[in-house]
Order: sequence, then structure tokens, then C-alpha cells
Amino acid sequence: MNENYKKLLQAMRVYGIITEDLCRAPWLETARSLAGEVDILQLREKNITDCEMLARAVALKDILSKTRTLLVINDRPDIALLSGADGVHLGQDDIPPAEARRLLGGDFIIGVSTHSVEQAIEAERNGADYIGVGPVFATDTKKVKTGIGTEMAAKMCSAVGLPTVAIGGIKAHNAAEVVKTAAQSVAAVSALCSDESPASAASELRAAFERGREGL
Ligand code: TZP
Ligand code: MG
Repeated sequence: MNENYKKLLQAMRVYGIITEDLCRAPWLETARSLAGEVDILQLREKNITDCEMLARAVALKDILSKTRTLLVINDRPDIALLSGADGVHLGQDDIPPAEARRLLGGDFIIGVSTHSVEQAIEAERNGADYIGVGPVFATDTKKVKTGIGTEMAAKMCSAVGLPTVAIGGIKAHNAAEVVKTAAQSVAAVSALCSDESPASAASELRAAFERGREGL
């Protein structure tokens, strides 16, 4: 990964994820609101056609390239590559990170979702650039009734030397609690997309997380 991406990942604090079903406003309006407000914006859609997914990725790239927000595509290295995104985010059942690296090369961010210490270590060994850690709390977005909790998330974060992104049920009101995990960044879908003002929700989430970090 290039030095610029490395620096941006080290500085990342708020990672937004956009999913149309959870957007209060039309998804493109939500994306425009979050552009420049989050450090990374991930496109995460499970129920649209490949051509629609590519079209959305290209539209997002166009919006975000005028801002400091990086674009990451969930699940799909091919669409990440074709749209000129900055990275791809892979789950445990997706193409393994080492294989995605063969396709995408070194100048691409590869993130991996992890749910245990073993998976976190494995993701680092296989060339991930950052890991997602979660779901920390219960969340309707993934139909998870019980999260892994902050203690387990802390174990995972300390097991790797990579930037870590805590995810799952994170909102401004509990962002300071996530600081206990030593995660470097927080990710959210519903807290941002479902808000009347995604931009304000993002800045409130950032402020709450930063305040918690200052208390460390
Ligand atoms: N991975 C773990 S939890 C989650 C994903 C994609 C969903 C998080 O959604 P929300 O709405 O921020 O709880
Ligand atoms: Mg996936």
C-alpha cells in the first residue's frame, strides 16, 4: 500500500457505510451528505445487479474524488477496480485478501471483517491493510442480537499491528465506550444513513469518539 494510503488509514476515525435500504433520504443524497464528513465511505449493497453496483460505485467515486473521503467497495474486488475505488472490504466468506491482492496490486486498500482473535491475526498474515472488528454491540442491520462486546474487541485490536475499525451498533451515545477497545476508528451504517442529517450524525459521532479518546 502506498505511503499516502498508510497515513490516511492511520488518521481514520469515522468510517461510514452506505446501504440504500437504511437511508432515510435517496442514497445519492445521503452519499453527498457524507462526502467529506467521513474518512472512508463504503458502498455495501447485497441486493442489486452487478451493473447497478458498478454504476453506484462510479457515481460515488465521482462525488468523493472532490473530497478527502476514500471510497471502499464491499465484497467486490472487480467493481472496486473498475470504478477506480481506493479499496475493497472483504468478509470471511469473500475472496481471501491474498488473492484480492494478486488482482488489485499493492496500491489498493484491502480491509477484512474479523470476529475473533484468530481471524484478526489471520487477516494480518494474509495482507489486510485494516481490519473490521465486530459486531461490537447488537445491531438490527446485521440481525445480531448480542455483539462480541468491548472486551473481546479489545483483545482483537491488541492482537494486530493494523489499523482497526470497530463496527456494530455504534452511535454517538456509545462511541466513547468503544474507546476501551483501543480501536482506532468507528464504523456505522444506520447511525449515519438513517439520520435526518447524515453529515451532522457523522460529525457528532466523530466528536463523541474523539472526546472518549482524549480521556484515555
Ligand atoms: N459488520 C458487522 S456489524 C455490521 C457489519 C456490516 C453492521 C453495522 O451496522 P450498524 O447499523 O452500524 O449497527
Ligand atoms: Mg462481504
